[in-house]
Amino acid sequence: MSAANVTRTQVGIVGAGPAGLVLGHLLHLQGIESVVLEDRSREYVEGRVRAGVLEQGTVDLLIEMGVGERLKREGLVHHGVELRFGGKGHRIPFDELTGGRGITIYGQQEVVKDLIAARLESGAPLLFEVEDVRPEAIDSDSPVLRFSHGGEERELRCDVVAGCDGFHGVCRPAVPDGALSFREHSYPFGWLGILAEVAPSSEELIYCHHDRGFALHSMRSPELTRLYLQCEPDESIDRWPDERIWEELHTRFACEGWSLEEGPIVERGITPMRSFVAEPMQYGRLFLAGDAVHIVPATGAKGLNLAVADVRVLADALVRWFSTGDDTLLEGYSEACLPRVWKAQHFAWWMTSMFHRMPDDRDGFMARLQRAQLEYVCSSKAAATSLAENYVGLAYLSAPVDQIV
Ligand code: FAS
Ligand code: PHB
Repeated sequence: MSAANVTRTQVGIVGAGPAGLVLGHLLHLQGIESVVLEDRSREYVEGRVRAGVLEQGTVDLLIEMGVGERLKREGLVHHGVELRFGGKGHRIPFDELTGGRGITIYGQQEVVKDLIAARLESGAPLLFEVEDVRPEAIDSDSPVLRFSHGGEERELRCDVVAGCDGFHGVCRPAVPDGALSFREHSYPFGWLGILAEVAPSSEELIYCHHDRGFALHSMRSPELTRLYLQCEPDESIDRWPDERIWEELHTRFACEGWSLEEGPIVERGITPMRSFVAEPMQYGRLFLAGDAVHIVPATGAKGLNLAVADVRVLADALVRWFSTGDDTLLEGYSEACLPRVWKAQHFAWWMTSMFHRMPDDRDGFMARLQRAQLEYVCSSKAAATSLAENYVGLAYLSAPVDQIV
């Protein structure tokens, strides 16, 4: 391999999703070098429709990092959410219940576009369409990322590798068997999601419980509505022509004095629902973040926010290590992140269990329980506050257990 193809950096980052790009920019702002390797094209990652809910903490960090201008202009700030069941809506006022906190609706792909623009403007390396990335020597002081780019074999020597390559990436599997433990729970249903070119039918999100299954009304802008339907886990999108999608949405959202506006469907996809956590979130000089190490069902709107929170902790630890040689924070990375990850896992599992029709619920026992739980959440300030503070992002996620705040 020619010397030109052997390069060096401090942090080799695999994956240009929210985790990899936020990490790269946080390190850049602190003068730490990194190289981001992404196997898809720029167009693909900027066009990929995923999450849309940003917690207050995520918004604050993106603005602090200097990539929040468009987010501030175009993001839709919400101070509440509607829980709909039995054909009636019940609003949960986040601001009243959490001391003024809220969420911002801003598409994940918009966050990714803003971060890529900042990366390219900073001049820091970001390689798209790399192939065959292989993390090696991750348990040594000089890990290596081998890959090919533009038909050339390349070698990137690093001090640290950050595995931000999502659930189906190569970094987590690079850890030797037995070094990580895996805990997972899969749900007997999936989500059929669509993006429709029509104004949202309500100001805020609607989480809907219905005998035929869950439905979610969300949005991306004043012209774009994002809608989800609970479907079979192995559902084929071909079995869902537009008419059937709209008919099912109308049925599940039915509510007196309210109607769902239809419009051209411009994107559709089916997402499986699973909960997954790998522990620890590090091995040697490899540090895993985001979907590469934990997956939450989307009902809690936590995926993107967890990824950003992970790399915020990792960036602080790396800055400390590179600037002082002190690896305490780096050694404690997993310990610092996992309590937050499991709290988000619990919240996402709780929301999922409360809103989805359980296929094996033959006598409707679970449906009755869910109904009772929803009525409790919408009639108890304590229960509503619990949902609200989890949803906007637990500010005191790492507060000591016995310190009730
Ligand atoms: P990402 O998956 O976003 O990024 C990983 C990056 O690594 C990708 O760009 C990938 O192309 C790249 N990569 C993978 N393998 C590689 C390799 N070998 N070499 C180089 N690069 C590689 N959350 C919600 O809250 N709401 C939603 O509606 C929602 N919808 C989702 C739909 C889908 C289909 C998925 C998968 C997730 C969804 N999520 C949703 C969760 C989502 O938001 C994730 O939590 C978030 O993308 C996590 O960010 P990252 O950890 O950066 O991983
Ligand atoms: C979305 O807008 O894509 C969205 C919102 C809330 C969720 C999941 C997805 O729980």
